[in-house]
Amino acid sequence: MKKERILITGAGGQIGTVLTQALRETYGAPAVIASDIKRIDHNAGPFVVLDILNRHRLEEIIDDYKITQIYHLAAILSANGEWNPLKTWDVNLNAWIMMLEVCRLKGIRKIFYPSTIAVFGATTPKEYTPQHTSLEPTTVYGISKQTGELWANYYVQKYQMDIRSVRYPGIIGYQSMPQGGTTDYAVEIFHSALKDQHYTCYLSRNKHLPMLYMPDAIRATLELMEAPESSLSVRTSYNLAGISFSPEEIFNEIKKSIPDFTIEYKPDFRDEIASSWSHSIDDSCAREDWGWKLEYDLSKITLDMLEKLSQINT
Ligand code: NAD
Ligand code: AKB
Repeated sequence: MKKERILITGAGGQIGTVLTQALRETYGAPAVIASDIKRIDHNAGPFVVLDILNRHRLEEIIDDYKITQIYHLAAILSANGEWNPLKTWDVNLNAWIMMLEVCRLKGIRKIFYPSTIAVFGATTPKEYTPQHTSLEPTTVYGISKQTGELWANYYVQKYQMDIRSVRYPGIIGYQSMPQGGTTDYAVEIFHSALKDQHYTCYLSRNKHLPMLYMPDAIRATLELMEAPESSLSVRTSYNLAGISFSPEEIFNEIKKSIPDFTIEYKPDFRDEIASSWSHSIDDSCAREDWGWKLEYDLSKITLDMLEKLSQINT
């Protein structure tokens, strides 16, 4: 086991739930401190309540647990962010800058910072979006994450910190229900297919978005964090392509296993958010620098999601 003491913020969320477990398998359960603003059941290891806006509490936890690395997942996602833009800015950006500063002062160099395809906007090339491109996001979530990427890069260049980041596509997993995002439909659709054989989709049928299956997302995160520092050329955030599909395409894939499955489309404000994001991503920098390779395509994701959710529901 490696001798690190890791703090995860937002550990009760869709990614945090799975990442906490994966890190505990690598570093040992006592070495991985899960935290969230809401109390969560983390019987398998230490858990502390932490509102990431509370600097005093953050410093206390870092000192008490002798933290050496941080995975900073806590955030408000794209759809929820639009209901309260200033609070979203506070949680996603001001708390992140405070985290960077606390880490600098306490000598914690290594931090994981998740960014998102929401940093892309209307002026970004939609197909095969390059690593270095125009970023004019339209949501407060996207603006806060793009600015957060720049602050990460600033602390790397100015203070020689070792902050690593990926722009996750929409994450699909069976372990928990996502909430507050624009890509959540790609998880909800599986639950509805199994439960009601019907899904009402809030995106329009042809809205292509990049997505990534949870095991690939977790492996990408761990591989990036394990990569030699000297091999990393991108210190804002790495593009990760995942796979791109539309609601209609995933519906047709699920229908192969559940022939009675039906869908209707009732696009809401999230459809407009999705319209501003990329359809597909060029992740050649991640592949070249730290050997990133996708494992799950749409058919593998669909079969695995249906199998895992069926097991959970029986
Ligand atoms: P999530 O919304 O499921 O979880 C976020 C967690 O942060 C929640 O448990 C919430 O309670 C916590 N939180 C919110 N405000 C907090 C505060 N003030 N203090 C402490 N905790 C707080 O999000 P997720 O899907 O697990 O995403 C994790 C990270 O990955 C986020 O930074 C998100 O931007 C990024 N990301 C996620 C996706 C995705 O599809 N899930 C895609 C791209 C990027
Ligand atoms: C969202 O839809 O807000 C997230 C994301 C792609 O960042 N899933």
